[in-house]
Amino acid sequence: MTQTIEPAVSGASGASSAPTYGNFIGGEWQPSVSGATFASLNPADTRDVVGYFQASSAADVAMAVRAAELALPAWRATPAPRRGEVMYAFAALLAQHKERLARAMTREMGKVLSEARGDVQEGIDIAYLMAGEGRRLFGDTTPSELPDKWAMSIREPIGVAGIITPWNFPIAIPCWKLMPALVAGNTVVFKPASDTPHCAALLVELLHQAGFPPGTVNMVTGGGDEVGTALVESPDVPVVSFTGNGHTGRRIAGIAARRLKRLALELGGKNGIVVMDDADLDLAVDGILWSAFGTTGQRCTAASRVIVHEKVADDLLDRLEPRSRALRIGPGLAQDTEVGPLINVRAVEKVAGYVEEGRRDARIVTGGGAPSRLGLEHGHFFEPTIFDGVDPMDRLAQDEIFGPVLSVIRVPGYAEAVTALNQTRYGLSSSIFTRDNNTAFRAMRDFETGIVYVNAGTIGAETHLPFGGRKGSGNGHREAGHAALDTFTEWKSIYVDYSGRLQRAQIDNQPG
Ligand code: UN1
Repeated sequence: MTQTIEPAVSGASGASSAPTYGNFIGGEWQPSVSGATFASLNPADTRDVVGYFQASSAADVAMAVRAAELALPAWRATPAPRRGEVMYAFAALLAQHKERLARAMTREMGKVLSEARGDVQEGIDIAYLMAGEGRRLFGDTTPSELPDKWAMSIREPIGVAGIITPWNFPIAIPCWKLMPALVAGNTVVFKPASDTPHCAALLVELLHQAGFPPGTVNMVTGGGDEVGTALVESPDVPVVSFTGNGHTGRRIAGIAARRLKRLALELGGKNGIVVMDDADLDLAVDGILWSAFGTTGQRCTAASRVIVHEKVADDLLDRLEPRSRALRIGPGLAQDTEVGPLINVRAVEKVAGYVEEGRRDARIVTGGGAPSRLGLEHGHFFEPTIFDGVDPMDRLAQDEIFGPVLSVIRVPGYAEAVTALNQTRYGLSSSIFTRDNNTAFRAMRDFETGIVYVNAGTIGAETHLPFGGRKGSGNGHREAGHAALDTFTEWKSIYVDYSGRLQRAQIDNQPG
């Protein structure tokens, strides 16, 4: 079978002539060993084929890992400030191409255009932040306990990093992982989600243009079972970073544990917003709508629970219901759209399943099905849906649904709110709306999540602070901020003795 492999930047014209994209290995676009491909479809109108991508296998992963290994000695020997300069060039290119990438993103995964722009901006932000790390990458110098002896610690790259990313932030999350990995001197094999390979191809093309040398960044597209597993299993990939669902994360953790790999997992959440009886309710409604239905609820940080003081619960719902009902559902590229489609048909089935179950346990306030508006029948649309009277232990309030479904839980006071908020397997993001400073500070202390917001929703983390969660939301690592460097570096402690004699620590300097 012959294939024309497009350079990633020139493709993506129209549905009838959807281009085929290659893997990116050793600085070249190339077909997979088998030549098999899969299609990426526009979730707002599945008749629109974005492109065809390589359905790769373990053989392709092996080639990419080899290319990354070959590029490693020169890249790690490149001074970190110089690695940072390449990253500055990439950040500037990403900024220059922001609109084009945002439009491609909305077409491929559905989020509304303003949010797609935000997604690319998040990539730009982390690229600039990490480019600066090229001139920091701080270690410690510290006094030795012995005279005439020097002690310091430095960060070193680990080697070839395996990076496996989700479709919901198809530029931002790959950048969260690629930037710290690369500035620290690792080389990378990147496996993007199969729902967003076009965004990944555009990103990799810009990395190449910015001047990352051939082999430093390699991309292999294809299924998790074939490509993801091969990458995690590879003995030549000592560090893996994965964002996705908990089931896959646990499987990866099993393999990584057996092979003693460094592994950073980001596995979602069941994030709650607490609304106290002294809250600014209009502000709370704004925060709830944005957090629950922004990105159609498809964020790890999305709010899927509102835990409201019973004194203001009716008032809150009276304000929330009409605003939710009025949200404009449609294709993300249409100017007035506020809620785009879900990613694929499996997502619609999953959300619909939870809604059906929810109808038995709780009262549906609004939404609950596919919108009836004409023109949306070829997309994966679902209405913003609110349930009231949900028990904190109901499946609606426990499982990560990853769609526009919000459960309202009524509580008699702060103590019960904290219990309900923390009563989940997850611990990523949380928020509280209150006008009382004391309550706000108690929440900052009591909420068992990696991220806490006061008088704001649960979404909107900034790239220079650590991002990640407790409990089932991950395995203790953090992305973004300088904490991200901990995933991709090994510490090396160095002692230099310039006394000219043998000095024994813990012995020669002790009295007696
Ligand atoms: C995610 O959904 O995995 O805080 C990432 C936010 C965004 C990142 C979300 N800045 O919602």
